[in-house]
Amino acid sequence: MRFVIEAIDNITNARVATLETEHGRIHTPIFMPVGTLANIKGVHQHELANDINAEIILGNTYHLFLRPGVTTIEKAGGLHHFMNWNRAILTDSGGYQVYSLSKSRKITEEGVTFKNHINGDRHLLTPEVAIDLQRSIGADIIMAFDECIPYPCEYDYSSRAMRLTHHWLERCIKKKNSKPPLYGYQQYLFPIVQGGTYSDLRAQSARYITEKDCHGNAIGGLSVGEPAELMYEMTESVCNILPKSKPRYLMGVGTPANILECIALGVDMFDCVMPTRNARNGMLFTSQGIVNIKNKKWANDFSQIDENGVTVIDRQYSKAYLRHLFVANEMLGKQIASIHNLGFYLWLVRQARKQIIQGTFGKWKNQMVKKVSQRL
Ligand code: PRF
Repeated sequence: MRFVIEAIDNITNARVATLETEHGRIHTPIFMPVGTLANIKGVHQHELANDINAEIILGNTYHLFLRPGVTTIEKAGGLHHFMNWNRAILTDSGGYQVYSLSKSRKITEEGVTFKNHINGDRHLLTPEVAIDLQRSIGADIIMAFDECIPYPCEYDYSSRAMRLTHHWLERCIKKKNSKPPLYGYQQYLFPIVQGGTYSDLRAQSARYITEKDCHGNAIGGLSVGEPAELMYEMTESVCNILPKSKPRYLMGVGTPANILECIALGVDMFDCVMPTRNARNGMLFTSQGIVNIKNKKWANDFSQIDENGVTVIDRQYSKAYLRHLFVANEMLGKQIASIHNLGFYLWLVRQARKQIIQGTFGKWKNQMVKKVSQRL
């Protein structure tokens, strides 16, 4: 996979690069909207491409395996065809979703046995199965099968989970190399650094994963309830070890401020349900700060959703109108808020790119972190 670095900030570790996939070029730093079940909740593919300008989205193996099942996706010719999205897709391997969604699960060296969260049927997910499922789904970037531990977690368990993740990685690589891709284009496997909140384990894991020489590397096990400072500390130590020449993906992060801080540490790719999930609850991220659109204070505020008008939709509707839709529980409210929030996240990472190229990122980042974190 071609990953070309175009600019590096001279104060922070932020960088600007492009990543080539068969389904288009991705400009990093990038945010990937989460499309768990072959859709971004409440957002049409047309809006996603044209208004939000997402270059890559995320799908979840666990969810697609349960519904509609990978046989259907294979019959459709892969997830791109099935959902009518011809830009890039990354799929998470399923492990993390099993841990967060399934009530009953058992982890062994072989894999994870779990009862699914829909009808309680039992399944066994192994590194080999996770790779096979992702081959059927056909994402451009696929993830290794890992164990993500909660926070807090004792040292011994963190160490064991990290070693298991490393063993599983070997099996993922072997399985991946055993068959050609199903749809005629390359799929790139990213391994995942684990190690909890222990610096020595993180360093050990980052070195192990670096040695595998995959096309890109991911950092997992963070943003699971630990203080933000600890997440930054772990991310920084891992970024200092992972090769500069390959993309770095921080999984499941985060708030606009988290993303800006981690871009400064050298992270290139992010995903999070926050912009869409919070949008459905009326929480808007804007260039001026955080808006709870259900608040009475917006009832007669006819200013646009975001003063900077970062996405087309921001200029089309007022805060008062959007508040009305939320208060009346109209579906369109959730849709507008989701498009706005994703548009804002994508705008934010595009701004970061610009600032890095101009050599003004550090100062801009500090100002922006304060701005986007305040509640309006
Ligand atoms: N592993 C995987 N997916 C993930 C995570 C992880 O650790 C996280 C942690 N924030 C989010 N998504 N496979």
